[in-house]
Amino acid sequence: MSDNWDDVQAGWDAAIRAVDAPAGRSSHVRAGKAGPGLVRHTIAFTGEPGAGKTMLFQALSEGGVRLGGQETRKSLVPELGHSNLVLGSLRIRVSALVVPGQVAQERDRAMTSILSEHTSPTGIIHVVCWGHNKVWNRPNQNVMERAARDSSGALTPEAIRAWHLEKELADFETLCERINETRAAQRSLRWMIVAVSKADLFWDRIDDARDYYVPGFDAAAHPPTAESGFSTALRDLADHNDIRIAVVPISSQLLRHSFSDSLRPRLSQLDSTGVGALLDHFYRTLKELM
Ligand SMILES: Nc1nc2c(ncn2[C@@H]2O[C@H](COP(=O)(O)OP(=O)(O)OP(=O)(O)O)[C@@H](O)[C@H]2O)c(=O)[nH]1
Ligand SMILES: [Mg+2]
Repeated sequence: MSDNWDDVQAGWDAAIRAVDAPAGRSSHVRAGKAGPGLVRHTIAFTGEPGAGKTMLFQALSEGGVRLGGQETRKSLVPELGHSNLVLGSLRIRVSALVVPGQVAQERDRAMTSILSEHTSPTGIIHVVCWGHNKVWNRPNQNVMERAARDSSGALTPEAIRAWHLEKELADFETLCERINETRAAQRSLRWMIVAVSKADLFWDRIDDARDYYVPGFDAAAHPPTAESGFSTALRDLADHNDIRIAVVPISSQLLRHSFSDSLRPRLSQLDSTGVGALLDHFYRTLKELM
């Protein structure tokens, strides 16, 4: 796997091109609700609190994204859903489990149910959001703001993002360790998609997000640019496990984002056509991995 990062990067670039020059929604890639599927897959959605797991799960199941609308709520228990995806000639019955990000006990229980010595899903959709996590309640916001303030007491979006990214990395490293320890790839785990969600909020810096999440992107630079901790963890995972990996940008909702009550909100920068193109690309990626 280790020499395939060019392909992973090409997959990412194809998603960007699809937004820049949308070809119209493809009719042969869609989600359906009824009827038995031919191939069964179990997918686990993992990632930090407020990263966008529930919204992505809904968008994929419903075949569309929400333009504005209601925020979701913090997930307290695992969300389980089944849907049939029609991906060209491939008809797949997907059972998905969304691990709740925040409630520790429920999260541990759900993680044990998906990744243990005896069980593993076919695929993992690991949801990250480049530091744009929703912080669900006031006490957690206070903890975050205290940690992100600099010595003069100033709070900036960049400092908040950095705080989330550090947590996100630790969470990803734990997941990778669990995959290694449970030898999931030697049983049923075949693929992982790193879904870089909420891309609508940082489309103006989407190349920076790519450099952060796609390993080896800057290896050819002179001098080579240091890889992010996330890229290193992903590279290690691929080196030690025979699984296929994709890293793609996605948006599941167009909604402004508040880093903190005291900071100006960040607005969505994509329209319905753009997020539709990203969703179609995500379905195509799923099809290629299955
Ligand atoms: N702008 C934007 N907002 C999003 C997107 N996806 C989710 N959100 C918002 O981000 C917040 C968190 O999304 P969720 O899907 O509930 O996050 P989660 O990962 O399920 O969080 P937990 O349930 O805590 O594990 C919600 O307020 C969503 O409305 C997106 O693609 N773009
Ligand atoms: Mg949730």
